[in-house]
Formats: sequence, structure tokens, C-alpha cells
Amino acid sequence: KHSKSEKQIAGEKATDYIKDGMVVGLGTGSTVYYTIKRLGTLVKKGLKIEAVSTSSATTKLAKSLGIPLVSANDVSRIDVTIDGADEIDPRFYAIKGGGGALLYEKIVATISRKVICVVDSTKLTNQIGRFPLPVEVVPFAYKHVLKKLAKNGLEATLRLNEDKKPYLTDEKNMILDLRLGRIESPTELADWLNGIPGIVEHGLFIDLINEVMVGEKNLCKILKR
Ligand code: DER
Repeated sequence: KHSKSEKQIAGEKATDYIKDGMVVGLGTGSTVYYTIKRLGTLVKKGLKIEAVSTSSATTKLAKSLGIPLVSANDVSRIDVTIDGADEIDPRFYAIKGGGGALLYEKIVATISRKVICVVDSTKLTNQIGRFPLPVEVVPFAYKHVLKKLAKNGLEATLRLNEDKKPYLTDEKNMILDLRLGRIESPTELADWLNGIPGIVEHGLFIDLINEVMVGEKNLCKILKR
């Protein structure tokens, strides 16, 4: 039997948090993929959950597995959300959005009682910023946002998809990836970005993640804040 990857170990372990009757937030990406796959198996065995998806990709996967989906507007709150991250530091400040789902992911995280982050060991860092910070912008005047970032020394590139056209999120917005290298103060940067008209959301997740499940060789470490 081939050994499980670190992503699979973390993703599957996270389903321990899911109990009958829960409303579950389903994140997006290749780690939470394993969470969703296992939830599909548990649902077939009778687990009763309702899931709120964070992307069309996750919706497609969940539907294919028979996981009941509901709109965020049809639930008063989400009990547990399980999602990945691109980088996460010891304070559980994270950079998310590598998969393009940061807007719905942050909304879902904000309405969740508990957010579990599932990662492999490569995502852990002492200081976030090496992974380019995704910033979701309205296409209307995105070039002016690029200019404002550049004026403040923040180098950003418009995310393109395979056919070199601008990548569009589920909301049909564009994404600028900021190559920062390191982020001295995530809260300061988050506040500054939040103040720029045209920026819809950014991938800095601050005080939103409650626990981190780290897949290692053949075990899963659970970090609590
Ligand atoms: O885009 C996101 O925020 C996703 O959660 C993504 O970052 C997860 O990455 P993964 O595919 O390595 O799990």
C-alpha cells in the first residue's frame, strides 16, 4: 500500500472534527481535496451534514460525492470550516488565495465557529510573505490599482490562466499577485489594502484560523493557538 502524502494525512484527519448534524464549510485546494473525498465516504455511510462550498471547483467535487450543499445565505452559522493555506506562521496568520478562492473562503471563515487549516509541512513559516499575496480586484480599473501598489513599492503581477488571458475568480474578478518576500506587519498591510477602492479582498487571513493540522511523514500534528 503506497504511503499517504502529507496533504492526504492532514486532509483526512480533519474529518475527525465533523459530527452528525453539522453545517460544514468546505475550502478549496489540493489538501482539503482529501477532506472532501473522505466526507463523501462518510456521507455514504450515513453522516448527516450540510456543506457550504467556497468555489465552483469544490462544488463540483462535493456534488460528485453526494455531499449535500447549501447556500451560505440559508444557514445562520457554520459549525466547522476546513480549508488549506499557502503559508501559515506561528500566530496562525496565513496567506491564502493560491487557488483563487480567497473571497468566498474568507467570507465562509468569518461566519464559522471554528476554522481548521490543513497543510503539509512546507506551508509552515516563521514569517509569511514568501508566497505571493493574492489581491482580488474589480476589472473596472485594475490598472490603477496596480499603479497605486507600484507607487508604494509593492510589485504585483496580474494572474493569467493558461491561454494568457486574465484569470477570473468565481465572482469574475481579477487577481493581482504581490511579490513581497516578507511581510513585516500583516495587520498593517491588511488595513492598507482594505482602504483601496477596487480591491475586493486579499489573501491575508488574520485571527481567522483556530487550529492547524500538519501532515508529516506518517502522522498528523495538531497545532492549537
Ligand atoms: O487558495 C487557497 O487559499 C487554497 O486554500 C490553497 O491555498 C490551498 O493550497 P493547497 O492546494 O496546497 O492545499
